[in-house]
Amino acid sequence: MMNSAQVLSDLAVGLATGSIEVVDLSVTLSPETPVIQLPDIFAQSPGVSFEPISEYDPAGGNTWYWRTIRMGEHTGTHFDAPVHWATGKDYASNATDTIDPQRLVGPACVIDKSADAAANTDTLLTVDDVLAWEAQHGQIPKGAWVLMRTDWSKRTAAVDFLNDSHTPGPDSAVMRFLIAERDIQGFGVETVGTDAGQAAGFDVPFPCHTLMHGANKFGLASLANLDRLPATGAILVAAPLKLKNGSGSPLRVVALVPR
Ligand code: 23J
Ligand code: MN
Repeated sequence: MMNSAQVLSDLAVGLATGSIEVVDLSVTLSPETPVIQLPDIFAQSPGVSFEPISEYDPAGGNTWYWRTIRMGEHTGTHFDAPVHWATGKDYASNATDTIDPQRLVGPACVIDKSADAAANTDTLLTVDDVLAWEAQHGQIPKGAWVLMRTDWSKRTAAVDFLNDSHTPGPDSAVMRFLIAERDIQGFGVETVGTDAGQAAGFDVPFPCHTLMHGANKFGLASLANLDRLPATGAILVAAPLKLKNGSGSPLRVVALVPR
């Protein structure tokens, strides 16, 4: 029988000694952070802006520096809540302020599609990819975060990162499979949104948004450093800002990784 207090005290030792490493999976938010560009008929999300509230002015008795921030809820490394999509809008506790925090921490399964993405920028994650991964690493556990590694976060120039909406993502069958057959917690990607760049034209438009949120599950976009994670064995922590009725929020995603 697991002794939970012992598990946490072992965790504390692991963190202190570095045998458990905390890996940052987030990008820096700045006015240069690329933002998704939707077809012209839709409203666009603003990029990041910072406005000073005050600067250090010790002579004036002001020894602090702080800023006002402005950005869309879906900017940089960010969380997609079920309420973001029409298919998820009627679930209880479906927004960033009401999601059960127990659901924000869980095991990560990292599926490496970086070679395919390098060969074809529109490459899709399929059920066959998941089954091949499982043959090697075991079945994806219920409640897992499934992360699609593409090394897309290495595209540091905005034009290459957005790539005129030719970016990888999941197909609709793999979303159905991960929901119905594996009951995952959520799906994470390195690209600007959880769906492929061409997903508006798929058989189910935007399958990750439509199906994942339709199943009350989560998304994570613009993750980085997925190449520093093992295929299994890491624990993901993804806690969005507690925005009232938030459709999502920028966040710091970290992974606990055994070394
Ligand atoms: C709105 C419409 C389409 C998409 C998105 C948002 C996102 O990717 C997002 O950040 O949730 S594809
Ligand atoms: Mn989003």
